[in-house]
Amino acid sequence: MNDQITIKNLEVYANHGVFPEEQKLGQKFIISAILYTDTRIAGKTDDLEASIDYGTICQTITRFLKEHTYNLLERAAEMLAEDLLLHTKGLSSIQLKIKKPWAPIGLPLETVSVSIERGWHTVYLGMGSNMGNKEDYLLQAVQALKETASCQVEAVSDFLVTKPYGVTDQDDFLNGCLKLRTLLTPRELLDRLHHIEQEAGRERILRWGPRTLDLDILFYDDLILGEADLCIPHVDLPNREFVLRPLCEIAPYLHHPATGKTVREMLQELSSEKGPVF
Ligand code: PH2
Ligand code: MG
Ligand code: MG
Repeated sequence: MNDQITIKNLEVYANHGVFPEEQKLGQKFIISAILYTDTRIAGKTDDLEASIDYGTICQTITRFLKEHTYNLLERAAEMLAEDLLLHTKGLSSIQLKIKKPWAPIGLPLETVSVSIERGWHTVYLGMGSNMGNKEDYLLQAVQALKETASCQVEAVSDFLVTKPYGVTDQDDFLNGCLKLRTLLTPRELLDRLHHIEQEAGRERILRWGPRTLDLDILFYDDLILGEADLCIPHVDLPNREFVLRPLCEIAPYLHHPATGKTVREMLQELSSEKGPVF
């Protein structure tokens, strides 16, 4: 969203810093923020409830910076941005700058500052299980993601029984897809997914072998990423009916960022021999 509400140079006296005297005596911090939100409805209705109250945001910033003590400006900015994104309805992302005009380094500078931009991302995950109580494992994954503060589960597909793809002499799978909003980076999300897989007793013995729980990042916004251990979008997505079918239920018109094809089109191409997709 491109609409912005901007706060410029809010002054807060607080106690962040690496030096003991900074934490003890405190000093002045100057905060500027650009809040990205959709102001259209507020613009049409003149209703504050439909927007973000910048007065409340200034209060929150002030209280947050006074209630905490961090060594680094980076940490103060990171934690403040996260707090605002988690607790402000309609805030999709934020640019935040914290300046220290009195940084006690013994040299004459005007200010030092840290600027960051943080926001919500839209992610689609694939889920699969072909050992034990498959449905319980998938539900356990959904629950674990719901309990992750920086993740919000927005939609879950039906689960469907699928024949094993790749290594075929193993039990049938139960597969599903899920839509998530997250503040995590792709790598942080991957770590979180690995942790949830491990909690479900996942053992990595054989590639493509039987597993209690497999969680894969399918899409992360429009990101295209090719790293040794993490490719986004999922590389084999267009060939996997067990992913495309549940995904088509929750996001039929989502575009693959590289090919431009929708999920529905990819599924149609895959099952063209088997007749049309409804
Ligand atoms: N996952 C694989 C390999 N093969 N086949 C089905 N039906 N479902 C899966 O989730 C699956 C698979 C590797 O992740
Ligand atoms: Mg997989
Ligand atoms: Mg996997």
